[in-house]
Amino acid sequence: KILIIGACGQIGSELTYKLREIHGDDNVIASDISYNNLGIVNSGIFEIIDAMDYKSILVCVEKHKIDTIYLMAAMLSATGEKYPMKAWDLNMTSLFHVLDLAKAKFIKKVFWPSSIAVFGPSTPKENTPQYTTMEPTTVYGITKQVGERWCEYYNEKYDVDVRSIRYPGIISWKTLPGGGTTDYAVEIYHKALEESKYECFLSEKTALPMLFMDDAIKATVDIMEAKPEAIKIRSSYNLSGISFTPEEIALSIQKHIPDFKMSYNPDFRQKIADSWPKSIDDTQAREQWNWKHSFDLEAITKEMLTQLKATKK
Ligand code: VAH
Repeated sequence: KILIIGACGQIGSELTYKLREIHGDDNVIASDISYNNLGIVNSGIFEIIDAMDYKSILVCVEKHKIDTIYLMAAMLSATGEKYPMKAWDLNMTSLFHVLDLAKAKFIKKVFWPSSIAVFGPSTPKENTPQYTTMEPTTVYGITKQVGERWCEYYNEKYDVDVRSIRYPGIISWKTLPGGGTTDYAVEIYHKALEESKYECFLSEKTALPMLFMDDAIKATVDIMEAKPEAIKIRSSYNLSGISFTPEEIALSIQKHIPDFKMSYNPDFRQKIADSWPKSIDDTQAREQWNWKHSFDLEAITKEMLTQLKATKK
């Protein structure tokens, strides 16, 4: 059975729905530190787990006979800069707990998300390669870089079957993101429908690698279902679909909402975004476990506006 830690979050919630669809409701246990997503809490087996409390994870693993854990709980880039040591503690302690459960053979398989935040200002910005200089300047990025090193170490030394993806910014409509730098690309659709305007906290030319949630979920399921011998990289895989700037997403919205007005007021998150790549080379994921994305910006905008309109009626 599968346990999702952080199931109430932006990615965790959609992973829960998808994995329940694939494996059956009773085979996927959702958990989070509180009941802050009633859609998830009321849609199947839900447990309260503090990702920093080894015992609470182990109790749940034994109670439900869990063999696979998706660790989706973390403090993201923007919030992490407000609470650096909290971000370090949460992101690292939770990872060690899950890796140690696998090392002790309580579970068989682990998914752990990394991020393009592992890259920093000294990383090549266009088509950033899988192997390159990585000097992250956010605490979040540091936890992801170090976390990747530990995932590879536990695989090498203790044969732990941990798999990971360096997610780009992820765009979705079901659950709001929490505390990320790429969150503007989600907020903008809500504001476009509610107020026909949006004040963006990044400047108009800030290109960032992005991915629609359906593609991100597909990649996560695919990497976890791949044969172990296909997963040659045990740190984390580069992954992306598209890249765009706030200006480009505004233009794509104006095709549907002609009077949509975009304004720019960069805040502290501009410096974080400027430290990240503009586009990613994900050749290894494409070659080693057949990754490919489906949604381009036009398709994302169409889907986001359609789905949000339907939920806001
Ligand atoms: C963030 N959405 O903004 C996350 C993600 C690459 C961005 O790591 O922090």
